[in-house]
Amino acid sequence: MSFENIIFKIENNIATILFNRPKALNALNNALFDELDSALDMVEKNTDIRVLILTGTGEKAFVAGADISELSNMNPLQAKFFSRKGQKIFSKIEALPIPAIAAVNGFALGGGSEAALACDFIYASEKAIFGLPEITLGLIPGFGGTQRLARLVGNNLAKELVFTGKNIKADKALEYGIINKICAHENLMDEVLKTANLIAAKGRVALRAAKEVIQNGTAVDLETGCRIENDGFGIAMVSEDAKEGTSAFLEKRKPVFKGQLN
Ligand code: CO8
Repeated sequence: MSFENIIFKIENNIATILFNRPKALNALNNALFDELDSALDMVEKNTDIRVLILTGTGEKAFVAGADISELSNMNPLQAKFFSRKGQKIFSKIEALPIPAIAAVNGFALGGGSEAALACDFIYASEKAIFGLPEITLGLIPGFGGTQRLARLVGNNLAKELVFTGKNIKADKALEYGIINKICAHENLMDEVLKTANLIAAKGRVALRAAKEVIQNGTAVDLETGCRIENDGFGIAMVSEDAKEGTSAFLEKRKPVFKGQLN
């Protein structure tokens, strides 16, 4: 399948999706969402892919939000469906069986911040700007941003950012715990790839279990979370990757993980 609004590539077991509408600062419209949805299905089905990276083309933006010109022509019902479409697609990123990293290379506003928040973690360029400015348009975030931000930084800080709609620079995003790392702009992809390669060398079954356990376990009380961890541990333990990992340690060699689901 050929894409116009995103670029999709796979190299060394790492898939990269680039938002690719640079003239509109990679704003999210229906056509882009349809392509992103298809690309995510391809990522999910391809068991050779160990990590997904999301980033933007051009020098200025990761994603500057939902496409305001398309949005302004929608009737309320179309806008509600568009919001649900974005929510479902971002939930698909969150539910991928592999880690997803956002490489935020510039503006990540509105839907852009919401896309990054749906990833497992975020590395950002020193030029990155985050924000949920929807309130300034008379709107509220509609792609899961109110929910994911509040869960990440707490209700009060999320409310301040959503109520004011103010933009924050990468250093504030780091201070608030929204991003894991600030990188020199020109080194962003190298830094992200370094971490992606470290992850890609690990066992697929264990990665999936770790991701699911952290996501599902932190949504419930600690005791239930520990039980979820216990189930995830059991699944990892019966995998071929676990046999390979433990044997490789004892044989003093590097493991070669195949990610077989048995
Ligand atoms: N949608 C459409 N076009 C955009 C968007 C956008 N979100 N952002 C930028 N563009 C376009 C501009 O219109 C401009 O196009 P043109 O050259 O044809 O005039 C081009 O990109 C370059 O932008 P600027 O000239 O404005 O570039 P600047 O460097 O001066 O400013 C900014 C960059 C600060 C990022 C500025 O463009 C801006 O404020 N953009 C809008 C940011 C915003 O408000 N984002 C939130 C959008 S709403 C949203 O995301 C809601 C999500 C939930 C929706 C739920 C569905 C109903």
